[in-house]
Amino acid sequence: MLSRRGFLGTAALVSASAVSGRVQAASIPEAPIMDKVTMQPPLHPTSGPDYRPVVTLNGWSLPWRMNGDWKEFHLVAEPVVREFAEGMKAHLWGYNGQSPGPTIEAVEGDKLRIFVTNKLPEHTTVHWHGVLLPSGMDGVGGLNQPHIKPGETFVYEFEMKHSGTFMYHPHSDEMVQMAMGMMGMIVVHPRDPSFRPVDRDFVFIMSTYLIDPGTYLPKVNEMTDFNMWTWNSRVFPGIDPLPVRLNDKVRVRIGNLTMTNHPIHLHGHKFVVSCTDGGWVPESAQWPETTTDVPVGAIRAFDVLADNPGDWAFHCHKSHHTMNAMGHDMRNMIGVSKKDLAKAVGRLAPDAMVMGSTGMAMGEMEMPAPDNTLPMMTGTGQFGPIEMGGMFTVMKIREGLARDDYKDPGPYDYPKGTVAYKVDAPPAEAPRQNKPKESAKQTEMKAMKGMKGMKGM
Ligand SMILES: [Cu+2]
Repeated sequence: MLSRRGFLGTAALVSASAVSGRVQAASIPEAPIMDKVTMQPPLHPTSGPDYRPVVTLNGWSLPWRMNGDWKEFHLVAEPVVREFAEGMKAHLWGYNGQSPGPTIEAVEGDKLRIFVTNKLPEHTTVHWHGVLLPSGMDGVGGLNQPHIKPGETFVYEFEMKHSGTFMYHPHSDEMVQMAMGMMGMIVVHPRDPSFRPVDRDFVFIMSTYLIDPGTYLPKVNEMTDFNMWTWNSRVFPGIDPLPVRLNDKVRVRIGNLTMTNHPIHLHGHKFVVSCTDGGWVPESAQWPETTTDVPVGAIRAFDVLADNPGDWAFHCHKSHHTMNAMGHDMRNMIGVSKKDLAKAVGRLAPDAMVMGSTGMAMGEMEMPAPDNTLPMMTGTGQFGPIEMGGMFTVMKIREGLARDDYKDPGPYDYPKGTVAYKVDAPPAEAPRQNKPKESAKQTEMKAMKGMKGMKGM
């Protein structure tokens, strides 16, 4: 009987990988690189069973090649520069030119061979979150395999036993590497194309960073107090909109590798959670929602019938997560007389600006900021400033979009008489059932008295 080594040595005409499931260095596929931060067109399959490919917000799907009956991908872990939105770039770690890495798409039953080359300054591994595979392919450094040293290439080989939505990320100096942006999504399409088909299928992963204004590197030891709440390492208004044709069945698959949960909310529709990283949710176990909480280290995919045309906000419902960099120590100044306070502050800091006495909406106000940071809230709609940042974008539902048209269709053309409007009303205070015990002026005076007790006043 031939040993495998002897067999490979003699069977020169047969592809080694097709025979044994093992590969040699010469046969490593090219590693494609992405230099754009906008959503790339869907990658339609050129071999194997047909499926409707996904699109990744501000991202792309990794091309592969067939080698015998193996689908071969090549991930390169490397330092990257990622633009969060115009005006801010971050120095992160990612895969194939971007953070997060490209989406890996496959079909249930596919045999995957994924090459991972490490171009980082320290060792790494890749763990395939949610994929049912042999223990030695699970990617926990030290437990399932040796860590991949800088300059080395490892190969992972496994069959995609079930369809669904999964993620990949390092299990090697994990805190640092995930805080630096190393992650990506995996979508495995059902082999049966009639299983819960949709017309549009969007994917993104959530990550968070603490990057001090004017600097470029995330602080990797931060546990809670982040200032960049991102979808695919982008913040509003840098996040792609979701263009959808009216009456499309739409799936949105969301991964969470941040340090907290995110209640994701879509306006104007109801949806059902159809898939988690554990697999498909049976229809009998689904219920209608407009917000779904995506826990840490988990995936939620929801299915929605886009039957309501318009521009629909789509965002995390934690209001701090729809903000960009801001000072968390700011006091609530609502109701405080700006004039008196400015006088007091002016004595101490002549250049200081007193703000926030009527709220903090600052849509049209441009504040001086250091290079390489973003305003706390920004983005403009057809009626004015949107006053959002972070985890916010818009689902744009329009009649008659072409099937694979994912271009931003621009602002919604509201039918006449369908927009909330101002009425002429007398400025006098409307009669109230219960008259307040004190006037607004009295409340303000009390607040001022409180201020005088504050340190340094
Ligand atoms: Cu959130």
